[in-house]
Amino acid sequence: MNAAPIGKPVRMRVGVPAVLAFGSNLGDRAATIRAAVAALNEEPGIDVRAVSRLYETPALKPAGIDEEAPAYLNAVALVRTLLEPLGLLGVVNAVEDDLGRVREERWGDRTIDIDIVDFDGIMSDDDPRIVLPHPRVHERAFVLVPWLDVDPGARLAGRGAVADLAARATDPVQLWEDRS
Ligand code: A4P
Ligand code: MG
Repeated sequence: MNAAPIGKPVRMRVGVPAVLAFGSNLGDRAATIRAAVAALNEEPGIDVRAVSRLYETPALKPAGIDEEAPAYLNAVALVRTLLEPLGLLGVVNAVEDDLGRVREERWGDRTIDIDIVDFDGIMSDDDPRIVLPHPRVHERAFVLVPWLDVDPGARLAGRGAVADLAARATDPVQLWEDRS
C-alpha cells in the first residue's frame, strides 16, 4: 500500500490546466517571483507543474516601452487547479497582497503582478474581474516567450500557436542571468 505523505498528500491528477504569468519590477524581483510560485503551490487547490526561466524585459506602459522605469523580470508557470476561475483569481490576488503589491497607477511599477493567462482554454469576457484568455498576452513577448519555455506546443484560445504569436511580438525579451 502506498502511504500518502503529509502536507500535499497526492499530486493532483484531476482539476484543470491554467497558465499564470508573473511580473516584477520592484525590490528583489527574482526572490519575489519565486516566493509567489511557492505560495501558490502551497495552496491545497493548486499544483504548480512547471516554471519557466526568468526573462528581463523593459517596462511596458500605456504609452509604450519606458526605458526609464525599472526593468521587469517575467516568468510563466503551468498549474493544475481544482478552483473555479474566480477562486483562482482570489488566491492570486491574496498572494500579490502578501508580497507587498500596491495598486495605484494602471501598469504602474509593482513588486508582483500575477495574471491568469489561460484557464482551461476558456474564452470569456462576461465578467471584467476575469477576462479569459488575458486580453493582452497574445501580443506580449514577455509572456509568450517564457510560456514557450514550459510548453513549446502551447496554443492560446482564439489566437493560435503561441510560437507564432511570439514570432510576431515586438517587445524585447532577454534571458536573465542571476549575478547575485
Ligand atoms: N482581470 C481581468 N482578467 C484578468 C486575468 N485574466 N488575470 C482584472 C488577472 N486579472 C484579471 O489587474 C486589474 C484587474 O484586472 C483586476 O481587478 C482583475 O480582476 P491588476 O493586476 O490589479 O492591475 P494591472 O496589472 O496594473 O492591470 P492590468 O490591466 O491587468 O495590466 P496588465 O495587462 O497585467 O499589465 N511590462 C513588462 N515588461 N512586464 C510586465 O509584466 N505588466 C504590466 C501589467 C504592464 N507592463 C509590463 C508588465
Ligand atoms: Mg495584472
